[in-house]
Amino acid sequence: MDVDFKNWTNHAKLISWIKEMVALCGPKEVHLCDGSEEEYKSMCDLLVKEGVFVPLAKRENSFWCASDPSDVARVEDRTFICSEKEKDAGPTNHWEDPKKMKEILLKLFDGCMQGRTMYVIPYSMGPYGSSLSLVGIEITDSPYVVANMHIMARMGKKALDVIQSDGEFVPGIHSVGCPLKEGEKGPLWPCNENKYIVHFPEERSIWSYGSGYGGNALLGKKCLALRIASAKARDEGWLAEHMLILGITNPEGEKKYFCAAFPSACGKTNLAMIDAELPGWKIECVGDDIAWMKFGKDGRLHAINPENGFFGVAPGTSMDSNPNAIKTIAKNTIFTNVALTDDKDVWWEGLSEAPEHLTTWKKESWTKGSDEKPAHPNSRFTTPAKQCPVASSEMDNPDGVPISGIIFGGRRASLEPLVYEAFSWQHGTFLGACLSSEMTAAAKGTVGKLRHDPFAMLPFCGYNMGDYFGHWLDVGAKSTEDKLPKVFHVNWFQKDESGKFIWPGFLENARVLKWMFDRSTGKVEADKKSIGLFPKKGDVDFSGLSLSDEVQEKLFAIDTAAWKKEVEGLKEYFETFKDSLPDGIKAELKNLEERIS
Ligand code: GTP
Ligand code: SPV
Ligand code: MN
Repeated sequence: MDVDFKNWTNHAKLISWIKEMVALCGPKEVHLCDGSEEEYKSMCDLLVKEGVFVPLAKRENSFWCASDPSDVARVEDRTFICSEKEKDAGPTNHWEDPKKMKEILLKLFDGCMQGRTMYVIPYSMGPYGSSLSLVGIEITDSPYVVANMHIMARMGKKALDVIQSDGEFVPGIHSVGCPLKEGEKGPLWPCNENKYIVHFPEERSIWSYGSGYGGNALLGKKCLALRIASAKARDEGWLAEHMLILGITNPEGEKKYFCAAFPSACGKTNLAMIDAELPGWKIECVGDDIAWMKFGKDGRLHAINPENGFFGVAPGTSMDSNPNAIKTIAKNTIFTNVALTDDKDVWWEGLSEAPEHLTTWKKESWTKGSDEKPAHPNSRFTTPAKQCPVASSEMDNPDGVPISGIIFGGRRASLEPLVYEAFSWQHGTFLGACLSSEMTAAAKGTVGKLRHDPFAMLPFCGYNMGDYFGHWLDVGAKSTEDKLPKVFHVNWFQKDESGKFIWPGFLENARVLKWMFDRSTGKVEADKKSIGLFPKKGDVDFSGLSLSDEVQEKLFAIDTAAWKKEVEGLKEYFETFKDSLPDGIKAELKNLEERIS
């Protein structure tokens, strides 16, 4: 097949890669994307015509769609890091020899796009032309992916301008793995039960097969901006992290930026756009999922959000829990796997009182009182970041924003207190390494099961996690404690004996942010305790929350016996990293053990 690249690019390497992929995948036609509004519209029109998208009556330019019931989340057991050496993938990643994996992939991709259109998507992760940004090219046979990429990344001709005739780009090939015979229509949500999400960190390329959903298919997000970018960041001395970025301004007009790493479906989007109920304070959202950080000339870490949209968890999102998200999704939004109301609007658990009748994400009729959940727990909205009422004007700043604090947190029913601060960068790195969290519906697996999820990067680190700990320590060694961000640990998810959350969370988390802000300006002192620096009584303001004395105490309690058990578990876990575990982490573990004994 002849593809006309004339008005699109003259990048020799890019052209030859596309030609190679056309020959391999055998599509019916090729569409070189330009990123225009018209293209987005034509993609949505096509999906409506096919019956994949249902236009929503009350939200301008917005659509409902549902995936195949087998294709609803990231597939971690089918995700591979194919470094040359197995050791470079480390004990937390699935590894396969790159040559062997290429053989498997070449067989799978052979003719996989037959009867389908191949779309070529140029996109920039990060503001165009920023030294922090990276261009990717995604080839896909899914118009749903094209529509989502229009929202999630800065997409189109401008990304090609950045790489001109010979610049660097990350190639990513994606197929739903569902070729069509002549005249065959195929399923509305094509996918394949055989899935492969594969990364070649040295070659910096991505091959994704068999899934059309989320991070499996929108390759700019987890595949490029975390797995490939983390490997690149290791080589180049910067950080690619699973973190939100937010700005806080106090009543005196001082402004600080914070990043926070929580595992998937543990509250990043909610915190990123929190509607502060603190008089005189202002919070702005720079990003809700990913942060890339490099040192500026000032010796401080500066962060950009490489994305341009939010792919946010729908269930639990409401005017009470996250009003800014609700306002963001009023228009230009794609909803996947939520429930559809009879008057063509969307609904999910926690949004409002359930309507009498709905169509579930499985396209089944649902009546109020039924046991089944009408929206999938990992149902999501894809929405433009700039529509957020508290979107920061710094979102497009090519230099990023200076970071004053980094927050780690997970879902822990017990053990981890509401908030504490690390003693140093090294201790903060240790806190990141120690992160554990109960699993959520964002990935296929057992929901609720506690697992180690260091830095909330377990599914996203493109190299050996032990080396990653070392990289964090090395980054810290490039600056000084006064310039490095302070590091904090939070837990919004402590439960009582009956399984109820003891901390109200959501908008009330702003009270904890305020304390971290005051720590970063030096306004308040902290109490040195065995596991970290704790707020002095009253410095996290609980007024108006009607928390019992018992709950207030529990929020900050250190259960020494439980911590001793935790340390034993960590010892065992860290041993799996063998000689990749850096001395700094070993030292911090020993220090913790001594402090709690
Ligand atoms: P990913 O997009 O998967 O990376 O998730 P995320 O970290 O952005 O999580 P998100 O903010 O979307 O929240 C996930 C779930 O946690 C939603 O169901 C929220 O309602 C719930 N949640 C968020 N913040 C809080 C909180 O402070 N307390 C409690 N109890 N639940 C929360
Ligand atoms: C996550 O799971 O952390 C997400 C959703 O942000 S996905 O894009 O599917 O990875
Ligand atoms: Mn995420």
